[in-house]
Amino acid sequence: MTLLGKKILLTGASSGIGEALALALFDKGASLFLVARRADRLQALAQKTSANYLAMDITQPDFVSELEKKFGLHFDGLINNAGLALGRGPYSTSLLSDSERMLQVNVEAAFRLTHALLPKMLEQGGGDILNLCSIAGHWTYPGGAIYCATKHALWAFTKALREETCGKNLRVMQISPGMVESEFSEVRFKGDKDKAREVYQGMTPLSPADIARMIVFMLEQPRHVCIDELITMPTDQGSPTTVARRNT
Ligand code: 8X3
Repeated sequence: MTLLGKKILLTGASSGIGEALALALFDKGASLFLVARRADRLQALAQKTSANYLAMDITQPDFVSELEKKFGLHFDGLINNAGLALGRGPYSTSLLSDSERMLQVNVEAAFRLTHALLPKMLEQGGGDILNLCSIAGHWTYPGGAIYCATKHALWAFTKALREETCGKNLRVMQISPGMVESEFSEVRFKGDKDKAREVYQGMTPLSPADIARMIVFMLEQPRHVCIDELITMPTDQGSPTTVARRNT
């Protein structure tokens, strides 16, 4: 299926997987609508990709109404990419504000945006919804209680929607990556660059461009092919807690 001229809304577009995906989709001729909080980065990326953009936090209560005012709610594709992990310690000593933020971004905002766009897609006779899940939606690990819970929720949401919309020319898909080197770990460790670097030490992580390439592959399949889920990890990773590291 060609992505040429397809109207695609992408959240979390200003860095990492989102940024790489915007560039990859632009290369395929998609008509992009980018959303992220950081206006300067988003504007620069929008210029490079001839995209429309809305610099806004997707958890704001008026996000959907602002989106509607600016671009309407009719899109061929929705990519719920925005997501984050905050903290890697035991839940007993974690900050409730971290939990709330993860739940708001990874779960509530993605659900709400889907709720706004899905009826329009059905109205126009089809579309694609692709959610950025994680291997944390399949496994759990110590220090990941809330992050894993949010990704399990997104996994379940995606699977249920897939069943519910079957026969409506709607492809509901998800990709579940393991370790991807982006700002993910720096955000998780609240700006501690050393700790973030340690995560990928002695192993070769996936890159945002790897994930972007796989998403383009999923979207470009013929209309009758839906890749329900693609689980991917670096060759050096076997599970969230199994990582092969070379001595450096
Ligand atoms: C990121 C993968 O293993 O850090 O979603 O949870 S992991």
